[in-house]
Amino acid sequence: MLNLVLFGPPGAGKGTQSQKLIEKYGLIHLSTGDLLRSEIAQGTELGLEAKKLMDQGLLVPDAVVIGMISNKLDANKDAKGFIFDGFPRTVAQAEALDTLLESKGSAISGMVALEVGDDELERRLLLRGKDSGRPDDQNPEIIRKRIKEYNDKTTPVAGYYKAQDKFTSINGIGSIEDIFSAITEVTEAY
Ligand code: B4P
Repeated sequence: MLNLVLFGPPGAGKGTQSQKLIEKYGLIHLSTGDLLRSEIAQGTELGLEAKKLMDQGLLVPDAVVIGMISNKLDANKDAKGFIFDGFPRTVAQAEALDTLLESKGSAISGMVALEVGDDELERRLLLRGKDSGRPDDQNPEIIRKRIKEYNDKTTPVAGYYKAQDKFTSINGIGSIEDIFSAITEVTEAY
């Protein structure tokens, strides 16, 4: 079973590469950003609360996203494996994910981190914001806040997987195809 954590700052290419990985390996894509945006689109209570935080570039509480992932794991018991995209974003989320997978006799195969500098992240997100309609992609100040949240709360997650010898970092700048090849070189070795 391949359980991959795709890691990196906002705009690093996690969603983009996830789409290619699910096509290649037939894995289930679990993007907490997409799950939250779906709650917002449906106007649920959870979505309304999440929107307030997301629009400010802040993380949603751990319990909310862990609950969503837990439900999705339960709903996909026969999956060949999962790509976790945008999750875990805190060490508490990483610990909860290990516990959830362990209870199902499974584990994370590895984390692949996409490295991209802040200026390029801002450029990509503002470009996406022109078409996507995502409020968090349209304002440079909010984008910088998201990058700061990432640096403060999410970068320690890399250390969590390094300590388990499950961490690989790759250059996230270049063509989408070249980056995909670099990721699959890593995943083929799992
Ligand atoms: P996400 O939806 O995860 O947002 P993201 O990090 O911006 O997306 P991603 O990184 O996948 O975008 P991609 O690089 O593919 O989260 C949004 C918000 O939800 C968070 O700020 C937070 O509030 C909340 N949230 C989500 N998960 C949470 C959690 N676990 N805990 C707490 N809160 C959570 O794409 C970016 C752009 O770059 C695209 O336009 C793409 O076309 C372009 N691009 C990709 N690869 C490229 C390349 N090689 N060259 C040039 N451009 C490229």
